[in-house]
Amino acid sequence: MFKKAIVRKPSKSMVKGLTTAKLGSPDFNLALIQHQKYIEALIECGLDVTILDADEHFPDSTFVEDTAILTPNCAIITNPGALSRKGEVLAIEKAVSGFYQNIEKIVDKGTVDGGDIMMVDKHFYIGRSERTNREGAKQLTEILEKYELTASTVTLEKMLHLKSGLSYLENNNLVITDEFVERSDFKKFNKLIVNESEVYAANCVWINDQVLIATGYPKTKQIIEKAGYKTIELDMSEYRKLDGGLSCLSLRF
Ligand code: CIR
Repeated sequence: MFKKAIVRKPSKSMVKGLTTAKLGSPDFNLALIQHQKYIEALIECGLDVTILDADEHFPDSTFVEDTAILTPNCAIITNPGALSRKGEVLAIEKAVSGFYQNIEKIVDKGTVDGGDIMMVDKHFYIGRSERTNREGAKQLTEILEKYELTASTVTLEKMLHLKSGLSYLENNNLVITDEFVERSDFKKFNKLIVNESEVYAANCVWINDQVLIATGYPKTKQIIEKAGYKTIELDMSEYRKLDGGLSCLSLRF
């Protein structure tokens, strides 16, 4: 059960954000509207939302998920893998310290992006990606173990982040696609497999038995609803242009 969320408004500089998507640059005004709708959906799911101001220095700073891992026992401030994103953590640490007493940090040479971390009850799957390196995964595992949480690593072959292709919906239900479908790491789950034509929709967000999904992916919507969840569709067109998905836009705890 989540009670709170932290989000950060997109900055005008988002048009210069990191991307591999080749979908053109985002329209800032439309992105703002989509962000507002996202916040409204979080509120509709019962969350108390802290909204941080935009920071023009950091084009990708609206993707707050990458800057922290919020567990029931501690908060871990990450050291993002992309150079241009490292400074984002300062404002996040400040915001998080209003809610957590136990704050830990990933430090150089370790890098971790929160998008690579999937929480399943007390276990954390850590994606080893271009953003999360071996040293980062090691530091994170040690921190989690200190707080009686467990971790295992999954090496990514092509996706940006672990949660680009996986979303845990509680009750053993795992939305899964592409390179992860056949992995033995996820054998024990009830897999809700996202069709190749809808890979982007595999990044969705469970909040207290409702699921936020991206607009425009009818097959995935149907699979998730068939599994018993109410869905809320959100247009993510402008964030998709920056490789960003629904989960990236908030920290939920
Ligand atoms: C980046 O490349 O870092 C941003 N443009 C997108 C980050 C997306 N975050 C996420 O999947 N957790």
